[in-house]
Amino acid sequence: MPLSSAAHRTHQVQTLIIGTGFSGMGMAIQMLRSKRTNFLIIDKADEFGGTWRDNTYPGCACDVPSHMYSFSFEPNARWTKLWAEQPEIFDYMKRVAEKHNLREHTHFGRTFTGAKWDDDRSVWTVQTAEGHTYEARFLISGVGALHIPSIPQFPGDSDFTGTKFHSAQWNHDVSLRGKRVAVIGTGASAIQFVPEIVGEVAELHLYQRTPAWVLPRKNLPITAPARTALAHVPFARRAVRNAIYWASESLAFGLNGNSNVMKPLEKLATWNIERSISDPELRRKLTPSYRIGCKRILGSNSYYPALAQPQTEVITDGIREFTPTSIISNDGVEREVDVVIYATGFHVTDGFDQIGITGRDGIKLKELWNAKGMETHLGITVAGFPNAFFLLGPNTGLGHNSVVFMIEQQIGYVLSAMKLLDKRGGSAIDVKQSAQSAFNEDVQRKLSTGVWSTGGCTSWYLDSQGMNRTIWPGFTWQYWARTRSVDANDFELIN
Ligand code: N01
Repeated sequence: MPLSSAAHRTHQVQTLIIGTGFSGMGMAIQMLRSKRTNFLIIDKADEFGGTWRDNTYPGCACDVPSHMYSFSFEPNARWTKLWAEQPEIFDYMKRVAEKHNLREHTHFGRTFTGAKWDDDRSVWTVQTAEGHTYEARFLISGVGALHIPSIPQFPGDSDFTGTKFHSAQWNHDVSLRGKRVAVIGTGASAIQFVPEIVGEVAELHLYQRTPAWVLPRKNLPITAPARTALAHVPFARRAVRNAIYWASESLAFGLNGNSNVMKPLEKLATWNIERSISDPELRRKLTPSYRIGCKRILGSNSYYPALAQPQTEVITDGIREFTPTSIISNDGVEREVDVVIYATGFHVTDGFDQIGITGRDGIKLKELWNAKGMETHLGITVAGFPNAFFLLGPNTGLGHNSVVFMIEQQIGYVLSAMKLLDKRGGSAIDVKQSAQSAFNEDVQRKLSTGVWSTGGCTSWYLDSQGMNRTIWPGFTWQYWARTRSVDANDFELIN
């Protein structure tokens, strides 16, 4: 079929899932298991994996232990390290996708740009940047929060003649060997790739706006006998997973405001600086002035040693401007560079600004969220947007445990909502504003005493109004308790 007519055909489907990361894949697999096979997945790229497909920077790995950072229904006895590295996670996701034949349900190269609810027909009409149209009764977003790179603008940066790229769009065609490299940002991504590149570059200029708290971490291998045991003894796999889960949960005590839990962690992180950095001035620069946990807690045994190398300079004066060949910091010092790597994170709380979703009576999600903040019910549904579900939506991210756990809870909740609709016989369900408001009041009240609010930092957890729209405040078992079934009273049925 010629491309133009393929592009203009409307694909009709019961359920459209956006994205092939853990959310989209997990949703699709559970739809198949529930015999709801009338669905399609669309993805902007050409392979499964989401963030684990996109982020290929050197040293990319997960900071949640491997045996917890995988689907509960697809354990992976092959993990070779305590914290899995990107190639292994990407392989795992592709393997799981093949096992469940997800490819035949997936349209790659389709960039979701918007969706509009038709009040009369109770369907979502979805558009892609490539010109495709889909009509679906249910719309499920699995786009995640960490996929649109945020690249700050600096005066003169468009005239820079060297190479520039974002850590999530690593340019593997450019060799860093012998180059003068500027890295902007010191979050989870930077602390992983800086130790990997420091040995090959001639100079590393690390532009740090705020230092991170970095705990010691050695990524030990999982030995072959241990892997064999995990492969053949399901009880061992469950025991390991449960042990990791509950150990991670204990951190939630501290994040939610118990400083007795966090103080020893700050001491440990301070020791991590002291054991590697002997220069008092550099130690001072690297020591955060806010409480640990306020930003995401990081772990590395190799980050500080990389900063102690003679070719590394940590610059804390801020960037004033770029020239075609250099960066000038606010103190007026000019440093010539060949390559600039932005490790500056993602559009998180403004990510949906780039997607136009229009709900009942023409209400626009972007305008609603810009005016009132990203309010949802349980992070999953939004009043006025019937039959639309957000996986890993607002206030369901975690600073202490595996988001795959949260995603699986949400998938179960979405399926329960569909069952409710089957039982009641309407065309759509829409969460009540009262349920949504009660949820948000509760979440924001709990967040107000947590370290994210009281710890003295700003972070990507907060929106432009300073409201935390990303983190689930509490234990994940509390989220489990709230989402294990759908309360029909929370929803309005549309006939
Ligand atoms: O991004 P970030 P990331 N001028 O937003 C700085 C997950 N993840 O890609 O702190 C100068 O954390 C900014 O400074 P400040 C994980 O959830 C997980 O590193 O805002 N600097 C900060 O230092 C993580 O939290 C893994 O003052 C600017 C950095 O850039 C999330 O992804 C690995 C700036 C951005 O840090 C994002 O991590 C990687 C500017 N204009 C990612 N703007 C693991 O599992 C921003 N910065 C291990």
